[in-house]
Amino acid sequence: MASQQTSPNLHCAAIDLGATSGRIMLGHWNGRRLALTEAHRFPNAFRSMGGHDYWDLAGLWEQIVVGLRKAVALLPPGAKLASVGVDTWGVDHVLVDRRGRPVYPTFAYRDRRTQPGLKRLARDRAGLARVYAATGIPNVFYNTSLQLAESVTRHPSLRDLAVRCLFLPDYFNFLLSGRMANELTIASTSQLIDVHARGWSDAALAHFGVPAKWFSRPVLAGTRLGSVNGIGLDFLTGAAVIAVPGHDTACAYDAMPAAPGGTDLFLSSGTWSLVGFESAAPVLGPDALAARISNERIGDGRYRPLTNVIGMWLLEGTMKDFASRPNDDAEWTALIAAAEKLPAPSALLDVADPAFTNPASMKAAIDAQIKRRQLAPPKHLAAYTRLICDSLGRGHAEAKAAFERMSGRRFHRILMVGGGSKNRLLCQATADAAGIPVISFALEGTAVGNLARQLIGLGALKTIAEFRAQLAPTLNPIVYPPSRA
Ligand code: LFR
Repeated sequence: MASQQTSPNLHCAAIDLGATSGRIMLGHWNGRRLALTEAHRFPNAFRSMGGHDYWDLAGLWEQIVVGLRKAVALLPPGAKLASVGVDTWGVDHVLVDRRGRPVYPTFAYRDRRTQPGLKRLARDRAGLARVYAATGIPNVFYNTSLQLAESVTRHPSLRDLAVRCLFLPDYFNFLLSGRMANELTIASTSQLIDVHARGWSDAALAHFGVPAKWFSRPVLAGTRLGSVNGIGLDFLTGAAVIAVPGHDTACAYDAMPAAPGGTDLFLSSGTWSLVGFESAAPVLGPDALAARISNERIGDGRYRPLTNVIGMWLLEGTMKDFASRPNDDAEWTALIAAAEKLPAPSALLDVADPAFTNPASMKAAIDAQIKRRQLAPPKHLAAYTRLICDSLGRGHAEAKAAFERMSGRRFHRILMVGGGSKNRLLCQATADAAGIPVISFALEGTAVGNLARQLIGLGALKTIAEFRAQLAPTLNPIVYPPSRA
């Protein structure tokens, strides 16, 4: 009987959108092993208009459909796509009417419209402590809470005009399936979810003046939302739409082949560096708030206390000012090799500098910080690369120290996935600063986690632990021991 459910050959498509690139990955599960094929990859960026930054939703949807067509074309003869799942970066959302039509532009999270609200909440110590106790999410410029507060204050009529607030994965799930649902992991990035429950926090909604009617009780990852029935998607008939962890970081964490016992620290390294661990309980209190620990959720409802370090955004931004920036893998390898040969920088960057959030020129923002400290800026791209990787390494190590202090745990290894896990210099700098080995999986963690949750939703696997146990032996990790251990 079970064999009917657990067909040994399943093909699923992961729609995995990042702030700087998106991809559609085709996964093939043969009952033991997950094989990935990249069907489509495209650059992504927010668009600026009239001094504000927006996402090009229609452009993203167009790329999703192109990617799904390519994924179907890659299927073996006679095979069908069993399911699709969507994950994206956190916090951003679409306000829609009853029929799902957007009624407000989708701002990009780096837009500066939240700055006044950010500062107001930072000054209101009692209010911030209340919001943190209620949601477990610190005061960060991109939070959905600050964004929605700004939207409804500026345009009070939105309260009636908008009927639902769908986070980006929720919105694309709606375009695919026709069903409007809020998924828990992506909802937990909003600073509006009750940290002790699975629902919305009345205290946070009231604090930010956000209408509760815009949200529904979040579904857990693995929930089947329906079958693909969206306009122009006839080529996908029969495929299920499964709510995977809508938050890309939750997907990346699911893909970590962690040792049971909780002694591994996780680092998902891409545009952001997300350093954290898995926990049955949130990490709260004044120290956690001061260390900016964000208690986001795992697909099954548990917690991922993490800190957000600025990440490769620093390097991606700096490169824009250099014509010599790498264009392919060979040029990347050459740049990293050149940076490795340089002497260690005499001083590192303060990576928490708010000037790095969304500067007109990242190189100028770095130079300004260095000059303020009366030091000389780096002379060429390799020197910036070295400075950035070493500074991020220290940022990762500081996050580890804070987690150990607050959770009472000791971490023995740092598991690293994502684009940055292919960067030798960053891996080594992290191991050196943290004093423990970095295990790099050079894995598209977000897509792998997305696919794993689809397989669970389809009944082919029971738990993430079972998936990790199957995944671990198929990987060839690179170990970076700390050089001064
Ligand atoms: C990474 C990420 C981070 C989130 C940031 C903004 O892609 O999802 O987890 O803090 O983007 O949403």
